[in-house]
Amino acid sequence: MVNQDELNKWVSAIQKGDRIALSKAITLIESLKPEDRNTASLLLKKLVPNHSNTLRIGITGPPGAGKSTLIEALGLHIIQQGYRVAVLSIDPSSAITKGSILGDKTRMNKLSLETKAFIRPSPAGEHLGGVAQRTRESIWLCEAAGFDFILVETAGIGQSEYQVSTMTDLTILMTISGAGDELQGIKKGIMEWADIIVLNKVDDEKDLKAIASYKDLVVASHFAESRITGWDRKILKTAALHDKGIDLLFSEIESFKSRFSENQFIQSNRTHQLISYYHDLLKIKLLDTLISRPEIQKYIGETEKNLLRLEISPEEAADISIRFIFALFNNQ
Ligand SMILES: Nc1nc2c(ncn2[C@@H]2O[C@H](COP(=O)(O)OP(=O)(O)OP(=O)(O)O)[C@@H](O)[C@H]2O)c(=O)[nH]1
Ligand SMILES: [Mg+2]
Repeated sequence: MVNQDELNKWVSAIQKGDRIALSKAITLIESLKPEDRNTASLLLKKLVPNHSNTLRIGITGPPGAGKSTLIEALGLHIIQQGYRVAVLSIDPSSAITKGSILGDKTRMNKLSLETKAFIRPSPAGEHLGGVAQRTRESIWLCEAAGFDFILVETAGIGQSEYQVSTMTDLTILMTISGAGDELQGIKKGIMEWADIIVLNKVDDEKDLKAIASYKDLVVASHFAESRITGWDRKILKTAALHDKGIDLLFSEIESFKSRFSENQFIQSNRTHQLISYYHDLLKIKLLDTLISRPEIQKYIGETEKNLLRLEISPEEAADISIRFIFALFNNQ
């Protein structure tokens, strides 16, 4: 536990953009120790986010599509324009060791040398959607430290990666020629929350496979409405490894930013995200708190047996369990 004085010093170091202080703060908010949770919430309270001029960008797509490579190229481009950029890269983590299995996957060598960049890999943990449990809070901390663009790279392992779009302003879906097959079945669902689609590894504009994939994406995109009124989903070609198409990508990002800051979409979307995060947390915590009570655990165990004996349906089982929980509280 840190004292008030230390906490204030820490807060002001973060606000001055001190990357070591920021890194320590992210480690703190990721910690599951109860005493750390307390300090983390004090720290977050002092750094309440009110950063209307930042842009939070989620970058998702199948493994190996070139997300990290693109982030390095885009990050360098952003710095050249005079901005500061933070990268939160979520590693798939092993459920057994709880550690990150691809610890060295964030190979953003050039970007990591830049003083205007901050790169932070985090293990995904058990959270669904390829985004770490505390990614939201990490984004706020980066903003408090004065970073203008926050890029979140998702783990690239599941279909529920649209989750990243619940915590960012703009979502970029990356794909490559040939990845279409596995995306086919879920294309429409994926398209709906992607604001920009990037077909990467188009090293040669004349490559027939790339031309065909690009056309497929354009057609598929027509069948999925954009989630934002007034935004036509952009489909771009890049060769991130060769720095091709990055300037165009950044100009689309900038046009998104200026347009939707002006009409307040970014602000109202963030408010909406905050409220649904509260609802999600409420549900999870409520359930955890209730289920951890021994008398409720015992009741659930007995109800499971009745269920297995086919005496009740799963729905009845859920309903009577809820009645039991209410009765328990009414009698207290
Ligand atoms: N030819 C070519 N290769 C590329 C391009 N962009 C990335 N690559 C290569 O593709 C491989 C995977 O790139 P990453 O950036 O690590 O891909 P990723 O999507 O971050 O992968 P995960 O994080 O593991 O999901 C690397 O060997 C890159 O050098 C490109 O534009 N052209
Ligand atoms: Mg990567």
